[in-house]
Amino acid sequence: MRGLVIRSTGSRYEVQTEQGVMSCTLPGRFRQQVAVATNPVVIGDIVHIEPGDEEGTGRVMEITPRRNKLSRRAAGRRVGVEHVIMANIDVAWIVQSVQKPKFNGGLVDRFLVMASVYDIPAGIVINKADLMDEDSADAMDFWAGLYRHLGYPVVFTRAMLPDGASDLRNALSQGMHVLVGASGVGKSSLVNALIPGAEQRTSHVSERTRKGRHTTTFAELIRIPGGGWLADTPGLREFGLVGLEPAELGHHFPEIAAVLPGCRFPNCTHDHEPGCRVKESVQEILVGSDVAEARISAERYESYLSMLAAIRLGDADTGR
Ligand SMILES: Nc1nc2c(ncn2[C@@H]2O[C@H](COP(=O)(O)OP(=O)(O)OP(=O)(O)O)[C@@H](O)[C@H]2O)c(=O)[nH]1
Ligand SMILES: [Mg+2]
Ligand SMILES: [Zn+2]
Repeated sequence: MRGLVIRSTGSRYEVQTEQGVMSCTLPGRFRQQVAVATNPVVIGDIVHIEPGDEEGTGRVMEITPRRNKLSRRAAGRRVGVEHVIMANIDVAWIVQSVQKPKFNGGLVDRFLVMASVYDIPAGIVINKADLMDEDSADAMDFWAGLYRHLGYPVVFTRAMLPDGASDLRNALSQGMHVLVGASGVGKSSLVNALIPGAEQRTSHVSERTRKGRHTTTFAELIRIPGGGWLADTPGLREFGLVGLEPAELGHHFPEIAAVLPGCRFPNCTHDHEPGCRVKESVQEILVGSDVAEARISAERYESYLSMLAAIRLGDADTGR
């Protein structure tokens, strides 16, 4: 029987099948992969299961190859070990808030690069739109225009207001989605606003440190009424850009990727090299100016440089 893993507690997996949700175990042979990943089966995985002895139970027999996966390095000492959060993602929504915490374009850019590295389509949610004042309204117009121009969907939400998440709901009408972003931006509040009765079910989405060695994340996929699937995640502060070479970074910024073939050196890192087409294309976009005329915004180029510096330092945890 085929099913979708919708919840993982570390030892058991809940699998949505045509015959309902089955509580499944994982045979020991899958555990051997633990050296490379802390968790062999994650939400979003499509698995084949065999019915167990008791009704409503089963055993995972096979994991279908993943289209993509969202992961970060496991916390703690097991440096280099991957912690996979979710597989087969249609859109990872990077949630930011207008205020509390203040919108952080640099963080958005880091998440966008991460999504690109992992081959995950990304969108941007700007939550707490109810906290917008005149100044922040101009700033939000600017950011929304910038990211839309780059091809990313941008939606505004007010998680605490009736119907304040309807634009996001429309964007989630099919497929598998995940909310990522810093702590406190309102990811769980959005899940509650989108999915009636989700409150209790999302409350156990938490990070727990086991014996101080590594952090385990229990996540679940929740069905959106009449639509797709959505996962909440705890606030992410770090994620792996392990193995990304300095000269590769530009390929994950669409507007840099578009002009870099014009650089004199094929391995140009676009910061110090002569004949750099990227540097020539950087121009400041002032709030209120026509974004469509801009080539590469100063803000995005700054994000690029700060990530480049982190990669050069060998510091893969660029999410700070
Ligand atoms: N004014 C306002 N407050 C909001 C909105 N959405 C969430 N909040 C508040 O922001 C705080 C954080 O919300 P959460 O939903 O817990 O944030 P989170 O992103 O899930 O945080 P972590 O689970 O720590 O990653 C809560 O006090 C919410 O009430 C909003 O749209 N407007
Ligand atoms: Mg939360
Ligand atoms: Zn260059």
